[in-house]
Amino acid sequence: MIPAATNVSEVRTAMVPWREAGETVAFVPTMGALHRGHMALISNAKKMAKRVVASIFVNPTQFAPNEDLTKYPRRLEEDKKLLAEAGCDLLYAPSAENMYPAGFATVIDPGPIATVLEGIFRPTHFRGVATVVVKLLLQILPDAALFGEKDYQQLLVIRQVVRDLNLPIHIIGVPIVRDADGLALSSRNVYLSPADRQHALTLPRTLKETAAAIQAGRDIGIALANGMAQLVDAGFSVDYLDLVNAATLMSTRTFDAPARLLAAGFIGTTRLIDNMEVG
Ligand code: PAJ
Repeated sequence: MIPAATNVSEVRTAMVPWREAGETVAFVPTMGALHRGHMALISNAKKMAKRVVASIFVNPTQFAPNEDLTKYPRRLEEDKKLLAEAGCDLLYAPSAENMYPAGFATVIDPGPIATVLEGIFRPTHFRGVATVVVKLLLQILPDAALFGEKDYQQLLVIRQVVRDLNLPIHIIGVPIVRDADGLALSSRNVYLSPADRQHALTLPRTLKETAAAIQAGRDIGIALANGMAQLVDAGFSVDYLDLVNAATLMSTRTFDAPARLLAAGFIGTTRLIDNMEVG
């Protein structure tokens, strides 16, 4: 069984012997319902530090009132087994009351990087993410923390906040893990019926084809319009499909700096996001 801490003093106490022995610590924050994408973060963490801490906390402040907070999958017992098997040293699973006690008021606002793309459709989302991640980082004080490129904008938001607040923590991005059929692994994929899942496969396929068209020198506006049409044909209600500068996330119609395609949309009531490098 994996040792588990449920509040900040427990997690800090559990880490005292590691600190005294001068051991390095890598941290993987999650909302649980763990899958191979999360496990890739854990295995990368194990390669880079002596000790690995994972957190599981379904953070209420990053969900809007109309979103899936109450039905978000929770599988703590299975998650604990997966973490133990992967050689994770400590699980931190605080309660909402511990993270946000009565009177909690401080909010981290990451600025412009949080207002584009996801920020347009989920205007309070990254404030919630940034606030909880800064809290977790300060509670645990790891040497490094790992985040998936699956949530590419989130990764850039975290880099921004860590840089701005001088947190002495290396932020490591880990490539997207996909199922054999191409769909990016996500805890939310369990919401998809088998038919929805077939339609959902159009998302990675469209990103791949659009990236290939752009790389082949096709007009970027036309490539994006074709991609959008393909998603709509498959039943997606598309929030966005855009080519952006990979560092600033600003929309671009030229392909001279490192660029990335980012997309989000609904299949039925399930919202999916995905992205791909345009190399
Ligand atoms: P969650 O969605 O559980 O994801 C936890 C971490 O796993 C994130 O860094 C995410 O990018 C990564 N991840 C998820 N699916 C992945 C995949 N298919 N391939 C690679 N990495 C993947 O992201 C969150 O939780 C929360 O916003 C959190 C950062 C924990 C703050 O509450």
